Amino acid sequence: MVNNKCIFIAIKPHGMQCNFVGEIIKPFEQKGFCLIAMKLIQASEDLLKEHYIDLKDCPFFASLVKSMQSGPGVSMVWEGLKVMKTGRVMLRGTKPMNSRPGTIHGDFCIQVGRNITHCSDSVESAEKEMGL
Ligand code: IDP
Ligand code: MG
Repeated sequence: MVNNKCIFIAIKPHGMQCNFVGEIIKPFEQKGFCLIAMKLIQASEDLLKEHYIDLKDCPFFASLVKSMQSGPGVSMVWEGLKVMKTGRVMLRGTKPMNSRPGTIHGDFCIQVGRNITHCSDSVESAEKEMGL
């Protein structure tokens, strides 16, 4: 069901707390991508540990899981031609201090521990994350 025409994107709790939900959604709508699912979610510790299981040995894992529980976030699925590749370009770079102006992370955050979005990085991760 999931293919490279779909991407999972989450607005992290910090992005919601800063009132950036509209700013994050707007460029995707403008670009012509289609929002096919959207849910406000307060993620549990267990869900977050599963979501970030690939990072479980990183020194920042515990603080990442904790910060992701600081409030609700927005989970979304966007669909469109090459949205996986283009969506990642529009959002980010993991380290926002290095993100180009004009991207979401380039314009709205600085610290990696306080970046404001997550997006899947492969068809496989999109499938897993949509399931979670
Ligand atoms: P991604 O969000 O671009 O996929 P990942 O490497 O998968 O980047 O990291 C997931 C999340 O972990 C990042 O969005 C960020 O919140 C946090 N993170 C990554 N690297 C660091 C770090 O060096 N210090 C603190 N937090 C980090
Ligand atoms: Mg990642």
